[in-house]
Amino acid sequence: MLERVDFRSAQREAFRSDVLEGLGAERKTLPCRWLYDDRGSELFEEITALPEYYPTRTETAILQDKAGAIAAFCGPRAVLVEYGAGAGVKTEILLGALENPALYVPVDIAGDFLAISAERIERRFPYIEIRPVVADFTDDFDLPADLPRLTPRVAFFPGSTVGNLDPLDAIAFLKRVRGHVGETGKAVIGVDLKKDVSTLLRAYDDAAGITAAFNLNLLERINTELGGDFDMGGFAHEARWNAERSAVEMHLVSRKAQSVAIDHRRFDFAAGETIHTESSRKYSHSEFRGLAEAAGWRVGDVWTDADDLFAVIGLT
Ligand code: AVJ
Repeated sequence: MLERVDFRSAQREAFRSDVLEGLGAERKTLPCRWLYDDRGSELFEEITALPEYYPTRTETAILQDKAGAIAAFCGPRAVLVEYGAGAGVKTEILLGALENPALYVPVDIAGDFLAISAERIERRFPYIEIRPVVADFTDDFDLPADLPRLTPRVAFFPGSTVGNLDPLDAIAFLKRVRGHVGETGKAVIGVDLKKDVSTLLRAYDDAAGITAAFNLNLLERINTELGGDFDMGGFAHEARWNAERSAVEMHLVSRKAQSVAIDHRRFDFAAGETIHTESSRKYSHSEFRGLAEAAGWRVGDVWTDADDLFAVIGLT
């Protein structure tokens, strides 16, 4: 219990320093990890069901349709290590397809969330041993030393979350994963592919306004958790295509010149000035292959949908 209180207050302080630093910068920015408080996670769940947001349903269908091939790629008696334990349905599809999985190791920064999802997996797959690991997978960390060694380890990173990392961070992450699973290990990674810009922008600016609410929730969070005084009507959600970085960016655009107080500090906004809140990189097949190879992996297998919207990539 004390641990949990410590974790909460440490998170709060990390949020505060990220906000003060990000809004104090020349180009205002906030790390996208803070989008996911309880409300944000709920809104993200709603996003995944939107008609415009193709990634979740497409990736889920690929995992379902290609489950046999993906399981064969992973091999029998796999130790499945999942980075970010929030994938629910996708995890269940893969675990259900694997031949005699030895162990499931979900890694997540949120201990509560980890416990809940581990319980759900345990109910559905009572014969699979589960070893949750509380860690921030964007940081350097080790897996427990006593995991079984004689079976292949398979890293699972669905959701195109790899697209939220800058290329250099993505390479560092993929190298770390290589270290975790070893030379004989494998990885199964969900990657959102390049496509026409209008499809991409619609996916991040839906007609029902759920993505807008998801983005604006970050300002609500600053108001309630850090005592900010953001005027919620003073900012608008915007999705932008950054061609140079091949990324969809979410921004919060100031509708007017205004100033906002947070924690006795003042932040001035010009009309039209934005806070950049998320980048979601889109890769071509060859760009992602280059990234994987730079991290010491080879592309072993690629599974896609008929329209080549999304790829589930098997690395060896
Ligand atoms: C869960 C981070 C992969 O980038 O597509 C959805 C988050 N942001 N709509 C993505 C998100 C806006 C999503 N990821």
